[in-house]
Amino acid sequence: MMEDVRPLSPFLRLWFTFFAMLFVTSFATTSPIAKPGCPTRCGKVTIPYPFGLDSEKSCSLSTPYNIHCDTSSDPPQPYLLDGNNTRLEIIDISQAGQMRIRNKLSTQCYQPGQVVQESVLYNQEQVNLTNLPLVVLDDANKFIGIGCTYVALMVAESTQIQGHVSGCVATCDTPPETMLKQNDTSCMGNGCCQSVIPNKGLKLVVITGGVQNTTNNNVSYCTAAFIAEVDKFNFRVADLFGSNNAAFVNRTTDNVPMVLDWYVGVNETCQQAQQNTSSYACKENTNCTGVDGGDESGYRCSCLPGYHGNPYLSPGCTDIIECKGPSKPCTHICENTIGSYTCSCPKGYSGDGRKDGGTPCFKNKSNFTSKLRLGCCLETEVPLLVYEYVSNGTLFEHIHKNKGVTSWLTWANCIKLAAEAADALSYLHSAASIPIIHRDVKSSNILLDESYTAKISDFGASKLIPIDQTQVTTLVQGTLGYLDPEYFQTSQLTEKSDVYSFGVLLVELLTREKPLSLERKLEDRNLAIYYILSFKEGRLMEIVDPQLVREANEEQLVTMANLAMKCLYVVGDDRPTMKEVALELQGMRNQNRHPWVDQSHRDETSNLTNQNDLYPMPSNANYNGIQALENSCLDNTQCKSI
Ligand SMILES: *[C@@H]1O[C@H](CO)[C@@H](O)[C@H](O)[C@H]1NC(C)=O
Ligand SMILES: *[C@@H]1O[C@H](CO)[C@@H](O)[C@H](O)[C@H]1NC(C)=O
Ligand SMILES: *[C@@H]1O[C@H](CO)[C@@H](O)[C@H](O)[C@H]1NC(C)=O
Ligand SMILES: *[C@@H]1O[C@H](CO)[C@@H](O)[C@H](O)[C@H]1NC(C)=O
Ligand SMILES: *[C@@H]1O[C@H](CO)[C@@H](O)[C@H](O)[C@H]1NC(C)=O
Ligand SMILES: *[C@@H]1O[C@H](CO)[C@@H](O)[C@H](O)[C@H]1NC(C)=O
Ligand SMILES: *[C@@H]1O[C@H](CO)[C@@H](O)[C@H](O)[C@H]1NC(C)=O
Ligand SMILES: *[C@@H]1O[C@H](CO)[C@@H](O)[C@H](O)[C@H]1NC(C)=O
Ligand SMILES: *[C@@H]1O[C@H](CO)[C@@H](O)[C@H](O)[C@H]1NC(C)=O
Ligand SMILES: *[C@@H]1O[C@H](CO)[C@@H](O)[C@H](O)[C@H]1NC(C)=O
Ligand SMILES: CC(=O)N[C@H]1CO[C@H](CO)[C@@H](O)[C@@H]1O
Ligand SMILES: CC(=O)N[C@H]1CO[C@H](CO)[C@@H](O)[C@@H]1O
Repeated sequence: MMEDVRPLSPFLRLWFTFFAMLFVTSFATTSPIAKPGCPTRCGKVTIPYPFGLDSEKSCSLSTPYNIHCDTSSDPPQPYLLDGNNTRLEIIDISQAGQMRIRNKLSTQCYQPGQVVQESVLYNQEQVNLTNLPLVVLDDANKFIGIGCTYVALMVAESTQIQGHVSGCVATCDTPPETMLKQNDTSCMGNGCCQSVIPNKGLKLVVITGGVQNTTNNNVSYCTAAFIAEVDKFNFRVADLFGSNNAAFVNRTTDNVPMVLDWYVGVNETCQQAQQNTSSYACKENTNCTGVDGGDESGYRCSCLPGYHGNPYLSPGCTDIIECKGPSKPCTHICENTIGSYTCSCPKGYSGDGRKDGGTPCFKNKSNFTSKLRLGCCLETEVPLLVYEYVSNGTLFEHIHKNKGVTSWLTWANCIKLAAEAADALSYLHSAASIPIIHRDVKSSNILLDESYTAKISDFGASKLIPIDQTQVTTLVQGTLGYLDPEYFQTSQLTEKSDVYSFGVLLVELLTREKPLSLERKLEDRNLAIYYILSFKEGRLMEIVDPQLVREANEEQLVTMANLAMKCLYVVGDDRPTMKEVALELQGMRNQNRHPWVDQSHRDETSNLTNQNDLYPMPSNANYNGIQALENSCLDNTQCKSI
């Protein structure tokens, strides 16, 4: 086998600058979460450094950041041990500095007729964050009480606030039946009450509550007190009179977390911490912010705007390549800068091209731009694409150099090259957000690299087609012999003009004749016309190159000949799209690879097994010249250009 069949998208063989950039995008944005070599998660929970799972390998910043992983539960459950050695089960940890933990409810149920002693506080629950780099976040939480004539209490103890008590009162103004009917879910005092967390940076909270009065209820009812993330708890009256308190408790602990703040640098401000570079936790490109821990202060690190990554891990935050990100901040040209990016519009367009409230690119009212005449035509509004130095010359040379000699341009190689070129053109037409018409498709613009892979070159004549226009009137340009007659007559440029030229290229491959030859008789000088006439008169086999007649099976030859005919239809609308052409050629190519196709004629000089997918840019290339349309990338570390 000359070629191995690989399950690669044909696009991987494309060689356009901006495609290479799109390709790079998919793996450009990963940033580390944990220390290298350390586990990143326990069960469903991601553990970002400075926290770490495996204490023995010093995966965390220091002991208080060690997280235990209970692998006996399914899924494994991460937890911290609080000051009283009780578990704080972790729901998630954000790199921004919050940690959600599973709630702790103080709850008690009363049976009908039960005598309740006033002033008895039932079921104390506490969260003791002493010795942990955590505080209860005040504005992200609320304190909630549920009950009838119930006082929910939160005792916040600390050195600064000695036994500060806060809480709320929930009453039941109407009998249970009425309350159930009214179904008041508001938590405004009727069966449910709430209050704010009174202090910043609490390290120790005790949650409890008591019933003040024995109402003569003949139903059982329950009370509860807990600290809940704002807007997460939905009160249901049925919770009050529920005979199924366990279900309520489970629902609440499963869905309503408590939010804590975490920080580094115990009792250190940013300024103090920065004095000691070896212990300062914020790495490169970060911002330090103080955390008001009440009892204990600390600081946190965050990436500077335009940077991402884990600010606590060396080397620090890295520049966000916004242009390559999924959000695509620009409509047309995007250039990454350190810490930011800039958007711009192609020449001949105005606007700033920003998506976030900027002015989209719009075509200048005047759409007359100066045209330089260099021997060939070059328009100023043309996108400049950079392609690599390609070693093996042009397809034109290979077709016409040693005419009549058996060459490496076998039938299989002709199909391969045609398919590759068609793929590339099809991509140019359709895959970029703005269709691009090459305008000068010809064999001398198809370059071959050292593995004889086709690359389309010379975008000098290319034309951007604005999305709102499918046809553009332009100065007719192109190469005689390949020029679409419809375009020539009407000056209306469409993608189908490239299809016509590609048709001529196919004929060139089939016949090894030049598109325009003075050696042929007058009426046959234009190859396309010569071919169409021969085809119609059933003389196809007379004009196809003898080597190909020997190598190809007739069916494939006819398929190719028909495809060329379709591309050469006078009316552009009748021609297939470049995508259809590419698909047909790809189909032939795949067929040709199957072992049941006779390959005995394949030329041994072709060595097509080693195809790289992306080639590096030559190191002396001028990056400032790159202007890709969609994802311009000036990041020379990642950018693989062609
Ligand atoms: C909180 O935890 C600390 C450290 O273990 C302990 O010394 C302290 O007594 C605890 N406080 C309460 C009220 O349980
Ligand atoms: C927590 O531990 C302290 C002493 O370490 C003890 O006095 C207190 O009762 C404990 N609290 C709970 C709820 O276990
Ligand atoms: C009470 O109201 C809530 C929200 O309006 C609703 O989802 C729930 O089904 C109602 N419950 C009853 C028992 O009507
Ligand atoms: C206690 O309950 C009784 C009977 O429902 C009621 O009359 C009384 O006003 C209540 N006392 C307080 C302080 O709420
Ligand atoms: C419970 O109280 C309701 C009215 O509040 C009454 O209709 C019902 O008969 C009482 N049930 C018992 C068993 O006392
Ligand atoms: C509540 O959760 C516990 C622990 O997961 C479980 O054993 C119990 O069956 C649950 N109860 C209800 C009523 O869902
Ligand atoms: C700086 O921090 C390191 C590591 O925590 C510590 O060993 C060292 O003593 C500190 N230096 C000063 C001057 O505090
Ligand atoms: C750092 O963060 C603080 C607080 O969010 C902010 O005021 C400050 O501008 C930030 N500094 C930089 C350089 O971004
Ligand atoms: C932090 O500072 C406060 C106030 O100065 C002090 O009460 C507390 O013990 C300190 N904490 C630690 C861990 O040093
Ligand atoms: C094809 O290329 C491979 C790898 O470069 C080489 O080992 C092999 O000899 C070549 N085959 C021919 C026929 O040139
Ligand atoms: C005729 C006309 O208005 N031409 C202008 C088109 O835009 C370029 C640059 O945007 C100007 O330099 C021309 O004068
Ligand atoms: C015909 C031709 O130029 N062939 C060259 C293709 O590239 C390889 C590798 O660079 C050369 O060895 C061939 O001579």
